[in-house]
Order: sequence, then C-alpha cells, then structure tokens
Amino acid sequence: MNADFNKELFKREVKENCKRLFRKTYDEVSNREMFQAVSLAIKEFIVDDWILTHRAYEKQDVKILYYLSMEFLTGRALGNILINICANEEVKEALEELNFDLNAIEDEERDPALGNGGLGRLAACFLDSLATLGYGAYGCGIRYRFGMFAQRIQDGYQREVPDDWLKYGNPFEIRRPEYACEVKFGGTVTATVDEKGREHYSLKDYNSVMAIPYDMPVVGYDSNIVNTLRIWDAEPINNFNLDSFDRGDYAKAIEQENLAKNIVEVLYPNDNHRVGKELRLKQQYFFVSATLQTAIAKYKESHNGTLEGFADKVVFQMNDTHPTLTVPELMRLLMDEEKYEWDEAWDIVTRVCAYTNHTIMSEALEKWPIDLFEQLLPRVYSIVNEINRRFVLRIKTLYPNDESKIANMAILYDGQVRMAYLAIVGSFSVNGVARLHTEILKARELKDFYEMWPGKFHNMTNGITQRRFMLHANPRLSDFITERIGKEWITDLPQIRKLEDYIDDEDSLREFLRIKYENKLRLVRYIREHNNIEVDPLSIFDVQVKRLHEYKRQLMNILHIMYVYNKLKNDTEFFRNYYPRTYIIGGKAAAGYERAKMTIKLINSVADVINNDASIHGKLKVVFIEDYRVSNAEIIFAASEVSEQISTASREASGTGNMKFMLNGAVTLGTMDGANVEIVEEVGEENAFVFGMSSEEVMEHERLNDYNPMDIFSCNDELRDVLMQLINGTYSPDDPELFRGIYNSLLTNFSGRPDTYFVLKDFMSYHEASMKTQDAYRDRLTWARMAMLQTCRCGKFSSDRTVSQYIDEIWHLDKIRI
Ligand code: 26W
Repeated sequence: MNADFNKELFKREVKENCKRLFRKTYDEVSNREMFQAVSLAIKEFIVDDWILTHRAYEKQDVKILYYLSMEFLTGRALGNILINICANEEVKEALEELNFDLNAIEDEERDPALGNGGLGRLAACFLDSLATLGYGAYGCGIRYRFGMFAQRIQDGYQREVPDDWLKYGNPFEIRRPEYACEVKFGGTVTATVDEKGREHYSLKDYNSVMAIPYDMPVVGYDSNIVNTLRIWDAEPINNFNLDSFDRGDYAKAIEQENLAKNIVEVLYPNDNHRVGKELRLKQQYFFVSATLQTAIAKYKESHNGTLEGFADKVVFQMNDTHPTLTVPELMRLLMDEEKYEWDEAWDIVTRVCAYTNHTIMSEALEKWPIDLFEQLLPRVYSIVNEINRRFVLRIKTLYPNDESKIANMAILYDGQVRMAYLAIVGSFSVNGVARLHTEILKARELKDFYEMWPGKFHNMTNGITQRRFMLHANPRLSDFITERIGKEWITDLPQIRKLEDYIDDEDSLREFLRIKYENKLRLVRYIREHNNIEVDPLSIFDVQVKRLHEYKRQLMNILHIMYVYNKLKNDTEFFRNYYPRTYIIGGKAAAGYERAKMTIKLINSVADVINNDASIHGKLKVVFIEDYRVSNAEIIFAASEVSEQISTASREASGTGNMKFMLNGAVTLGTMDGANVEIVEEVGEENAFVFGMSSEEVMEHERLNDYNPMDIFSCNDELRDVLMQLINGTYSPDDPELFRGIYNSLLTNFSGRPDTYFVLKDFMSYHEASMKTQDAYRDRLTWARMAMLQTCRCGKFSSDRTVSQYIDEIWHLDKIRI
C-alpha cells in the first residue's frame, strides 16, 4: 500500500489520458492504448519524487556515481515501477473497475532490450538497488534505435528479426535537448603554443554529431528516490546554413546526417566475443564523451564554475572495457578544455575511474587496431600514446631486466590498443564478479598487474534484485514468504533465512510445492501458446536459459538428452526408473556465431523427434523457448526446479541466472564455476548437484594439452552412439551431414587442441549428477525441503549486498536524505 496513491484520482487521470492521447473514452481504447494511458499516469505520479531526488543531489552535494555501460537490460518498466511504488494492488483494482486486466496491460509493453545478457542485466539490477538503498547514481548508456534482435525459430533455425522497440513510443522517457552536447570524430589535431609556452590542442576538419539525452526514471522500492537512466541518442548537427552552402558544405551535411543515423542504430548482438567493427568504437566514444561532458558541466554548475573537489564527488564505474575511453577522454577534457596540466589531470582521472572485468574469455577482450583508433580519435589516441609511454617507463624502472613485462603489460602492443590494460592503468579499482573469477584474474589473466598494484584489486560477487525476480516474477511465493516472516526480505534479503524456521514444517513444504506447481502451470500455458507443445506439469522442469555459447555448453545438455532418449528406448530398467522430465532450453545466439546457431538447430531437431515419439509415453519432452528475454525469464524462473549451470569450470565469470533460479527455489545442477561455487557454499554440497572438473583441473589440462576426447569416444559405447547420431541422419534425415561440424568440434584437433570446452570429459559425471536429481525429486518432501532451502539461503545474492560492497570499498557514496 502506498499512502500517497489515490485510486480515484488515478482512474480520473487514466480516463483523461485516453481522451488526450487517443480522442477516445476509456471504454473504447485497446489494451495497447490503455498501457500508454496508464504509463503516463504513473509517470505523473512519480515525477515529483524524480525532481526532488535530483534537487537533493545538489542541496546535499552528494557524491554521484556514473555507471557507464553499453548495455542496460532493464526489461519492462511499468510492472516494476508499480511494484516499487507499492501501488500494484491499487492499480490492479482500479483497472478492474475500468474493465481492464493489469497483466494484459503489462504485456503490451515491449521489453527495452538494450543489452545482450548478463552484463546488461546486472547493470539494471544495480540501478534498482542503488535507488532502493538511496544513493545518487546515473546509469549512462546508448538509446539504440534497434535493441537486441528478436529471435524467431523457423524450421528449427534461429532467424533474427529487428527489434523496433520504439515503434509505439516509450512512455516513460523524457527527451532532454537542453543537455545536448557535441561529439567529434576524425579530423586532424593542431597545436598552438601560447605566450607561456604551453601547448593547446584542437581538432579541425572533423565530423561531429549532437548527443541528445533521454532520461528514464529508476524508481527505488518504497524509498521515494527516483534516479535516472540516461541514454544518448545521436542527431545531426544543425548548423547547416542554407544561404551560404556550397557543394562542400552540402556533402558534409549529408555525411554528418548519416553518421548520426548510424551511430545509435543497433546494439551489437555479441556476447563475450569481439567483432572489431569501427562503428562500435564510435558508439563507445559517443556515449563516453557525452557522459563526461555533462558530468563536468553539471559539477561546475553546482560548484561555482570550478572543478575543484571533482575527484571527491564523482566516480565513473566502467562496466567491462566497453567504456574504457573514459580514461583518455577525461584526460582530454581536463587538459584541452579545462586547462589542467598532465599530472593534475592524471591525478583526477585515476581517482575517479574504476573498472569491472566480466569475462576471462580471451576472444572477448577488446583490442582495437592502432591505425583505426588513431584515425577515428586522433587527439584521444595521442593521449593514449602518452599514457602508454609513461607506463612503459614505469615498467622498465620496476623490472629493468625483464622485457617480457612490456610484452605482457603495455597498452599499445603489436599494432593494437589493449583496452583492458588501459582501463587498469587508468583506474583506482579493478574488480572481478565472483570470488573464483577474481582469483583467476589475479593468478593468471592479470597476474602482472596484480603484482604491481595488489591494492587495486577487489572482488564484488554479483547479485540480482529480488524486487523484480521474486516480488514481480513470483507473487505467489512472495506472499508465502511475507506471510511467514514479514516483508523485510524485500529490502534486506538475508532476512529470508528466517524462513528456515519452516524448513521442517510439512504444511509449509506442501504449500511451497503447490506454489511451484501453480507457477509450472503458468509456464505450461506459455509453452502451449508459443510452442504448441503439451508438457506435463508433474514432470521435472529442468531448465537452461542464457545466451548460447560454447563455453556454457548447451551442447552438452542436448547431447545428454539424446543419451537419455537412447536409454529410454533401449533399456527397460532405465525406462521404468526414469522420472518424467521436461527439458526447457532458451537463449539467443550471436547472429554471426555459426556453431551456436547450429546448436539451436540441433536442440530443435532433437526436440522434434523426441516430442513426437509415442513409444516413450511422454516421459521426456524438450522445449526450446523462442526469444528468451527479461519478460519471459520471469515466468521461467518461477516455474523451474532444476537449474542447469554447466559451463566449463573457469570460464563463466559469475553467472546471475544461477541466482535467479536459486531465489525461486530451483536446485543447481552445475560445475564449480563462477558464482556456483558460492551458491553451493551457502546451501551446502548436499543440497546441490555438483559435477565435472574443477577449474584447477581444467587449467591443468590446458597447460599440459593432454586431453584426448578420442579415448572417451572409443571406450564409451553409449556416448559414441550419441555422437554417431550426429552424422548418420538420426536427427537430420534429409541431410545426414548437417551436424558434422558439431561432431568434429567435439573430437578433432583445431590448431593443436581438441574441444577446449571438455564436453566429453565432463559428460558421464554430468549424467550421474542428473540422475541424482531424479532420486531426490522422487521423495516429494525431501525435494521440497531442498528447494525451499535454496530460497532461504539466497540472502547473499541480492544486488543490494553487491552494491553496498561497491559503496564501502570502491565508490564511497553518501546516502541521500529525503
Ligand atoms: C566486445 C564483445 C563483448 C560483449 C559483451 C565482450 C564481453 C561482453 C560481456 C562482458 C559478456 C558478459 O555479459 N559477461 C557476463 O557478465 C555477467 C555479469 O557480470 C556474468 O555473470 C557472466 O558470467 C559473464 O559472462
């Protein structure tokens, strides 16, 4: 209940909005129109707090966090805002009184899909936590015209469809042309020397665009704080003077127009894989430069026009290396615009910049060819060059006789700019996103940097917001919890441990199972509607939803399903014992990632065969969820029972899906990778199904290069049968060669190494662990206890905890008083 929310007033607003927007009375509008009318009314309701929050920033002169991220995977806004202003029930009632259904209205909102996966969703969770805890923060990103593509499955293949998410407008955003600023590309640098002998640099013959910010509200839970997600759009510079234009100006104007159109056109759909497209570097500079310009202007405005004290009042958190240009661009602005000397400027930069690493996958580490970089950003490049020169000098002084250190650490090396190294050198803090991940960074990937600056390194184990992934996604379980332990868990997740008082209470356990069952029915309906597949709600819901990537090993999952299917057909004992199971898999593959796309095709081909085989009596079903995204994720997590977290150990930095499953009472079937390690630590090994090689074992095999999948192939008949089915047409009768590439990837050496994801190596241990889940599942109360324990023990994995840790160790923000 929100005391300030007046239902009657709200209804009146909504009716007015229907007229204002659509020239219709409320009983004539469609659901989509009603969504607009409702959203506008809600925006009105929060706008005062939004204004007051920003006034408080200034009055209280609080330190401000700028969270720079190329991705914010916020998911739908309306439902989340209603939850966070505690007016969900009232709005639901109000709409019922107007003969509308809130769920249906929420379903009209397009997911703003401004992110790929984990990194983007984490950014959204952090914003939710910051606003809830009451800290001043801006999310800073890009307003992509087309977000993450929508995935369609056609004939089993992924097809990418443009995501025109702005088609019907975005009711919550506000365009802020008054904060527009210019961002320049290309050109040549000219230096002039003043009477004091100081050099001044400026650009000429450049192209430029205007960056126009759009602000989206980030509403804290029951906190009256409304922070801002500021996403930048690009527009052509409007200095095109018709009276004086000649051919040259005309061509230039068109060029600028195209630059502006292209820059924010699309989110690159790559996750953990760099493509090295010039346009992406443009995007990076575009939003970084615009963010820094406004941050500086804003600070000066409220501090008598000076930048004094700037380093104590702002912090720029770089979400992976994508915004690393923050380091040299801030140098440029401080020196070229604000007239600081190098040393003073460097002192400021290295007190305000901090870097989070989200991956150790080498193909994800960003590097830019020097010539491309220099041509696009000549002045910024000269600064990077100077940063590198000074840093290399330092390496030489520290390690006078060790040439390898330069090769291992220099920012400019081998014709490339190594962005991660630039980020580390320019930051006061470097952090990994789970304990294991940070340890691997320190011991391996970033070893030399850790040796040089041990104090810079931090671990910040990821977290998720329980407001979206429990309160909004799973209202039934939310009520169950609140009825028993009160509602403190909503803003203090560790309180959820109190639920453990009920862990041996049979009524509670049965109720817990009943709720899971209801949520499974909701997913059954979703699958019926979207896949036209009938699944058994009494079967085990075993789920893997995440981006498709070889290291995440969806392939191991589907091979194992093929393996089980064979056994069901050939082994009557196995059949009799087998507990019915529904495998649910979902996720997008990067548009250019052939192997991942073929894995999707394989999953769908296998699903087709299995789901239509009457001889197994529906014991096994396979469902591929099309277009996995935040909105359907909420339905999926709530209905899941087994959480597949099966990456090759050492490869998954953290994972955050694993935490969403845990929160919703799904038991982990996983490797000791990423945050799984910490999840298992919380629930105890007896309440998880752990399998496979440890990260040390994986790294040792990598070092020795002694893994030979053929050994396994030749002595495991059943597994060999599965692999042979990839190339004998069992799942592709029209083209038996279709899955040859996948087959080869598991067995053949590429560049001297066989399958670097160790699929066959972990396979049998995976199978055993999977079988153990069904043994546990059989005893309903044992299972209920294990499942509920996941929920009880997930306190650590709230993004409220993560954000608080960032604040204590890195950001040092002050709470806003409202
Ligand atoms: C340059 C291409 C590119 C694009 C995206 C490289 C790397 C990325 C991201 C860093 C990939 C990503 O989302 N990483 C995930 O970050 C999550 C949040 O920390 C972790 O939970 C996941 O384990 C990690 O894969």
